[in-house]
Amino acid sequence: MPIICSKCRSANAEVQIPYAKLNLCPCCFTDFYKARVRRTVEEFKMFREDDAVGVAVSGGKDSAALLQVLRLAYPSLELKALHINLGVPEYSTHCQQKVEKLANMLNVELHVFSLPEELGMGIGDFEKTPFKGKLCSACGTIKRRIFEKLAIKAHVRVLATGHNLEDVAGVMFNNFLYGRWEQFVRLKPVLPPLAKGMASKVKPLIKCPENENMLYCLYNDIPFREIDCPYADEIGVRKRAKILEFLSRDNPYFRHQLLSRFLEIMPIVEGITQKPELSQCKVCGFPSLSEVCAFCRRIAMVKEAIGKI
Ligand code: Q46
Ligand code: ZN
Repeated sequence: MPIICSKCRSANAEVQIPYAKLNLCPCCFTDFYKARVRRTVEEFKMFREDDAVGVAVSGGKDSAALLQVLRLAYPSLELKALHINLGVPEYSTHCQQKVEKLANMLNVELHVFSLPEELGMGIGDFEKTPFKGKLCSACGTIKRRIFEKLAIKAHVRVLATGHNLEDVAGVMFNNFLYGRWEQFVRLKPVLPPLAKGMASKVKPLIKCPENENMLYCLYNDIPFREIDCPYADEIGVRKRAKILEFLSRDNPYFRHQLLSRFLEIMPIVEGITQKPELSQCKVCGFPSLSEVCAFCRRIAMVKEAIGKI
């Protein structure tokens, strides 16, 4: 016997939402997903209906779903897609093609920064530096700064990223365990601009589980990448996912509860965490913890390794 959708009571249900005790048909699931993103944006006052918002799109399902749902939920937003070509053979071309297709489909302006074209390097070149074997860590720093630059270039006030529920709850959990409070605070749903002229950062998918982002893409014909980055740090990702999976086994609401509790204690943690003193990087001029920022130091490291300095 097919299960009937709990919302419309007419179509067959295809998606089970255990933590909300709902069985939904594809159409009602799309409405449910869109409504949750709207609620999240409003709850944390992420942006106004007519704001200029840039979405950091990697080609993956999370950011692809985010760009599409924002277009749908906020038709008067000045929406831009921001993409970084990391210069990973095959993978980066594939990702850029998916992003171009999506931006075209949604009629959204696309800004691309190409690492090979603009910096004469690819993320893989970190293999020749002390970051060998931990490319994702270097890649994270590089992407963060380039997205900040792209947001300035695209004249957006807000930079939205596709961090999903598992990403945020998982990393918060880790930082909580190890008492890394500064990093814990950086996972807030809204981060104010680091300096005048820079964008604030928001995470509208913070309450969306990964599998729902995937289903949203599939039901709405949203193009996203079909291959994985060859440098993905699988061990770390899997370990974190496993702990959360284990703890969610008997309580499907666990990840949402964990996130809610973390957000409740966030103001207290913020209060006891010293705000880092930022100065200006003497190379790029961006806010930095040291004389030369982490981004510029890493780029210099690669250029030295590949003989471009
Ligand atoms: S692109 Fe960069 Fe990811 Fe590749 S090197 Fe790691 S962080 S896995 S999303
Ligand atoms: Zn710098």
